[in-house]
Amino acid sequence: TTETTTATPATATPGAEIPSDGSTTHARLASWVAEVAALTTPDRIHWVTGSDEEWKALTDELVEVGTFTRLNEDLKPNSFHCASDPSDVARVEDRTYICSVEEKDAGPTNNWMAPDEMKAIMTDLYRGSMKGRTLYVIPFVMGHLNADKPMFGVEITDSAYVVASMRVMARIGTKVLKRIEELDADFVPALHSVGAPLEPGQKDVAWPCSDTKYIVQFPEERMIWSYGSGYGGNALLGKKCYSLRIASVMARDEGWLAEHMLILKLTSPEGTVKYIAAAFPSACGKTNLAMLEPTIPGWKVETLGDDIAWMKFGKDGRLYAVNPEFGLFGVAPGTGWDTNPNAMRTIAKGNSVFTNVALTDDGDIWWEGMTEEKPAHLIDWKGRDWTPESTEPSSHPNSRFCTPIEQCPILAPEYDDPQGVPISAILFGGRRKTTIPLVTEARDWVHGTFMGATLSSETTAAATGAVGVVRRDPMAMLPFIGYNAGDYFNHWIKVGKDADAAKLPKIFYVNWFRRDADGGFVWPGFGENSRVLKWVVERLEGTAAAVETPIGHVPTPESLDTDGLDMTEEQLRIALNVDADEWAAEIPQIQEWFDKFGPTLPTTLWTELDGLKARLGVK
Ligand code: SAT
Ligand code: MN
Repeated sequence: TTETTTATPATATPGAEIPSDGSTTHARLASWVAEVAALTTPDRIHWVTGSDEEWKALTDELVEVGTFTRLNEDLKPNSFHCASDPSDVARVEDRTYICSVEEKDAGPTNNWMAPDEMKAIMTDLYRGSMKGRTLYVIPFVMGHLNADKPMFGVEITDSAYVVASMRVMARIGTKVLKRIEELDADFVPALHSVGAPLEPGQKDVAWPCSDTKYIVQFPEERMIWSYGSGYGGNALLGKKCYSLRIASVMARDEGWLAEHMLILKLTSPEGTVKYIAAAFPSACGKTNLAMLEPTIPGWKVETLGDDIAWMKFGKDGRLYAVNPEFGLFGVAPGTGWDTNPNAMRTIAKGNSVFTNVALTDDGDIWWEGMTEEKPAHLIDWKGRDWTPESTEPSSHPNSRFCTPIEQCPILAPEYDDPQGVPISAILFGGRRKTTIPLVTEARDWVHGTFMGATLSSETTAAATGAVGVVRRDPMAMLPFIGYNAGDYFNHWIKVGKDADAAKLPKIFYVNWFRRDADGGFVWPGFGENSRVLKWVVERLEGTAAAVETPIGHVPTPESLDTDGLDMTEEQLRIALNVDADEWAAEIPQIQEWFDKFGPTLPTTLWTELDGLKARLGVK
């Protein structure tokens, strides 16, 4: 027998023996990639260019291994169906950590572990985790490449699904890498592995992932480590991890706001333009509102973003918002020609990835709520035959469409302006059966911050865990605040204090989901929400009436345009009602929520609560 000894090559760069089709002149990036490659031991390294040829090769390969099914070219050109592992379908908040140096900086709403301890655990998990796979290097920028200060990131991942999705969701590839190199810029390193190494000869599964999952932000280092999941918010690290958790920390340090908000442009029949940002928890109709088709004549909505807004003060003292993303990652079920025709038109143009929806017999996709009539036969998201008689829905409730925002037929041209748009109103909204009126205007910025800080919603399928339970979701940011939420409230108050009050956006609290005693929705929602937007604009212009109530300014029934609306007086009354008993029940819940924050809760918010109690006559 011949003995072969394999000595480790003595190279200066660890990982350099792994074949790579690219490189960089950026020293820190080069050494980080080499270091990760040495730890995770992939078979090869691919530097993502973002080209059409690369997209073709990647998607072909995903079809080949069974992760993607190519859809009918005539119905959904250049589009793919994908089914995840049934256990990997949503963000995993209980596995999500803010690993700040000090525990107090993660605050009472985040999971925390000491950075060194987390790094030790995860380094062990990453060791050899990319064996048999390709390590992809994805240079990306959140926001515009030509921003004054472009917000760069580089994601390393071993998932081709992630690369394909990142290409839709963010500006990526060679042009970004070139810019990082030219500027010798800082970037947020974002490391992702599905945690499913392949032994030689081992056949891959369609959706590799691990039972062990960690989604970790290191706020001081501006660094992200993610392991074990391939799902959107856990794996497309430019989205929630960077643009909200890490960016919120940057925003705190630099005096701006990184928020879970859509951005829309509203034009009145007279041609007055207002830009509105709105925060809702996941799966509360944010994408629908962003693309709303007004039912009231002459009003026009255009979209700038459906999920994230970065807001900075301009030289004129106004707050300007940009959408850092490049695509839409919308909840599929409930999206249809009646509820969101513009989303339907956006996906009809193709170039999209659909995850955990059903497949039709003619190679298209379907989900609950897409059409009134259910198809006679489908393959459901778990790969089983489905008919209208089936007892389970065909699509997972958190199934998603991932589609380029530039395909949206009502995209506002300002979307591409690196300076963003001046925001006139901020809406906070939740899903509440009771208590919260259709719309309430805050008295001022601090009161609006109080509304945001106490925002509550019934939980949805966008995160794992029980559905339908009321939880506080401050500014719809509960799972996304990258630091102590008490400090975050303080930051909101400080932003208001440092600004010219007259130029600050006005704040409103909305609830489309109130129900009557029989459990029916009292407000029709969807396109009819334009009536609420109209009232908001008229409040901004000082022309609409309101009643001053203990909780803020609520429309008089006459001030809300209900022309042609099929709604009873009683339904309208319930929609706008400020019910003393319901509020008396709400107060102890707010108190309990505030108590969680101890001394980090700004005293101004306690003062707001005291004022509310006094006005309600609650002890
Ligand atoms: O699930 S994601 O984080 O990708 C989207 C969302 O929940 O808003
Ligand atoms: Mn979201």
